[in-house]
Amino acid sequence: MLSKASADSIQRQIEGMAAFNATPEYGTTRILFTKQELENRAYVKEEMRRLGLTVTEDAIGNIYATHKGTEPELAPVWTGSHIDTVPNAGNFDGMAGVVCGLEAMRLFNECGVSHKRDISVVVYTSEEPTRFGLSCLGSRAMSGDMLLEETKKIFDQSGRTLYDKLVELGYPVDEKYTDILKRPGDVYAAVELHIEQNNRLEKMNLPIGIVKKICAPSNYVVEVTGVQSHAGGTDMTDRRDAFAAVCEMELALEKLARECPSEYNTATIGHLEVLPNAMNVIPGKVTFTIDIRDCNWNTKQTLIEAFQSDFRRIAANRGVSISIHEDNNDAPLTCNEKIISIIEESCKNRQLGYTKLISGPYHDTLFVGRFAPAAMIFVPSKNGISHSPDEWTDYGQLAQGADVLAETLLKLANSEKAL
Ligand code: HGY
Ligand code: MN
Ligand code: MN
Repeated sequence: MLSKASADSIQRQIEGMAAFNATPEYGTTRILFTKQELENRAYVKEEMRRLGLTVTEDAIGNIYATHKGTEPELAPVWTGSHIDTVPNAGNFDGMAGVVCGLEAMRLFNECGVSHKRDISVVVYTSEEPTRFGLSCLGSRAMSGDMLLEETKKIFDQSGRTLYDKLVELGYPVDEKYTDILKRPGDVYAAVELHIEQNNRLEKMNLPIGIVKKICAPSNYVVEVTGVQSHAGGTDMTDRRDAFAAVCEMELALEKLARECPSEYNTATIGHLEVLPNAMNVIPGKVTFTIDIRDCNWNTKQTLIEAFQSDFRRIAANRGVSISIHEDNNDAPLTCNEKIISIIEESCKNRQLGYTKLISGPYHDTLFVGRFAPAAMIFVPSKNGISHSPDEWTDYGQLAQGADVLAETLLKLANSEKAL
């Protein structure tokens, strides 16, 4: 039997990572391949080596820290998450999964347990879309959803491509990019621990969530162009106001999302640029983003078709032009039932209450699940808040999650059953 995870050890690691922060004045900001993120990578790899793990990194910067099994020829078991953040974030989104994965390895060492399969803690490169506008870069590359050529077509705000940045940092992109790809059978099972980023567990006063489905994102950039003109000199009946058109589009999108029959879906316009953005000028152009989530592919496609049709109708009625660019339209994931049962059993063994739920946020597991049986363990988020400096999970709650994770990983690493 494993000993219990240490809340103190987890706190030390979470706070250790929080030190690598570009905005200590407000929340935590750690963006892919910036000084802070690179320093955090070095810190994590040092902690992994301190645990006696074998540390490797692939051509897009995914980090693999492996606790060796007795039968390394068997396909490994994975856990892990991400260490990059959105701007002015908290300290738990992603980091909780990496730290609890390392805590599980520490428990294996402390208890001297052996296991057949290798167990790896993976730090996935850039789960957040913050720098290059596309999410889950590392796990997309693993699943074949982002080929080498595509790394030359995504740009950061300074106009640098991901490819250029990888080359500048010395990653063997041209020589080794194809080695990143994983195929079915390469990984036996993958279990990611993550904060819930919603308030259901807190409301139900439950310490564990077991994820049954993961919603997938579909992201768009929309440009609406009207006629820039004088705010005082242009009659209300004679305007082609780009911003007024966008407001009508937002209400149409919100209505579609609220009426969508899916088990769980969302639609958000989160970023807008209004031109010329001046008090006494009618906006001539608005560029905005759309972030759609759904746990069901078909209802998501229906909503996408409907919003595009509504937007074009609104644009025509208002005499403005519109362009809609799709960045990504990803498929949702149904988690592996056998792994879910193992997680359930571990909760029961430890008298930990749990519920099965759908994840509105996407995670790297969404892409890992394309080549490996996968599932996720959630721990509560205080007030359901995330992507905010107010994001919080008690270290005792993380330790309970780590206990369930460690037991689940061990069972999987000693199993030879088909999942
Ligand atoms: O936006 C998301 O779902 C994730 O937190 N990046
Ligand atoms: Mn996030
Ligand atoms: Mn996350």
